[in-house]
Amino acid sequence: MKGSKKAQGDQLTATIIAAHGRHYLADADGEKLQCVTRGKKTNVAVGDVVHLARTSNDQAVIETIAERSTLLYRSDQYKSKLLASNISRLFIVVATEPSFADDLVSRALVAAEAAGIEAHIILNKVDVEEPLARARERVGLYGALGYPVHELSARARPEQAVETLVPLLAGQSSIFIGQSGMGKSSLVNLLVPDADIAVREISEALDTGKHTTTFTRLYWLPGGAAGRASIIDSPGFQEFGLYHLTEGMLERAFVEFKPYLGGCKYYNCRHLAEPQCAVLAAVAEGRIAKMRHALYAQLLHESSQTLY
Ligand SMILES: Nc1nc2c(ncn2[C@@H]2O[C@H](COP(=O)(O)OP(=O)(O)OP(=O)(O)O)[C@@H](O)[C@H]2O)c(=O)[nH]1
Ligand SMILES: [Mg+2]
Ligand SMILES: [Zn+2]
Repeated sequence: MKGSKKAQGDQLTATIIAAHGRHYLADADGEKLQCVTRGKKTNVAVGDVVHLARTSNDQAVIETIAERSTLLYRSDQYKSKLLASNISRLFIVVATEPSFADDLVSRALVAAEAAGIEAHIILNKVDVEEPLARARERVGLYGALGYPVHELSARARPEQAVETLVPLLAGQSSIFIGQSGMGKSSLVNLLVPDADIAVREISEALDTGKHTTTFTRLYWLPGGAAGRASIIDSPGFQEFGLYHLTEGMLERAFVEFKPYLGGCKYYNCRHLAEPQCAVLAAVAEGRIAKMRHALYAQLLHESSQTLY
């Protein structure tokens, strides 16, 4: 029989630090264990605090998941996909190039609002001059909504990037999300000196051999007085379905609607085509961006399409 006998049956508390399909990596006070769930459950997310039953020296079964403070997820018509749990701060990483999609930025912001997670925007690659003015103008929309925007260059000004990010990450559980190629992993590599090695090890083991991130991974940040901080790197996405959000959640997830909610003629106004709608009036007067209201209408449509 392999594995030490005394290790078997051990009860452990750990944090899930990586997820790849139904395989998970957990960290119990620095000890790494490969984990699986019981049966076919896939309800575990990176960031989860779990109780494990050890099955061998470096393997365990996930028994229970501790109550989550937040849960970030995406969903399509058929199912939802957990992105990460227990996050307090979310950074949407966009770049001067490749160009980013406003639709995805707003969807990520809506997901953050719905989950009760503070959202920030990072405009990376500001060293690329030609598309910079336009990119700045575009992220300006989110700045005007009240979301902090941070301009960085992981490549040309790495020290300044670290200086900006360290205080923002201190004492927080954070995640970088965004489209592929925006520089999420480059930023993580600046913050976590051995991140690159860890990623390469896993990629080699899984034989992906690609630059692009294929799994979600949590890194502990060098400690501070404020407690244990972490940053999660995640794979780039091209879609961000929010089919799981209800109508009530949606109208509240658009922060600029807030001053107008309750001002509509009908108490159950959906802000789509109703007469004397305060939200539509604000759109017509240019106080709410048309693009954001159009996305709201699209998300309302999606939320009525769920099949689960
Ligand atoms: N010019 C410039 N290039 C950068 C900067 N930051 C990252 N890059 C480059 O952009 C490319 C993509 O960077 P990654 O960090 O892999 O991007 P990512 O967001 O992790 O991408 P996915 O893992 O596919 O989601 C790499 O070739 C980086 O070297 C920057 O500030 N300026
Ligand atoms: Mg990456
Ligand atoms: Zn209305």
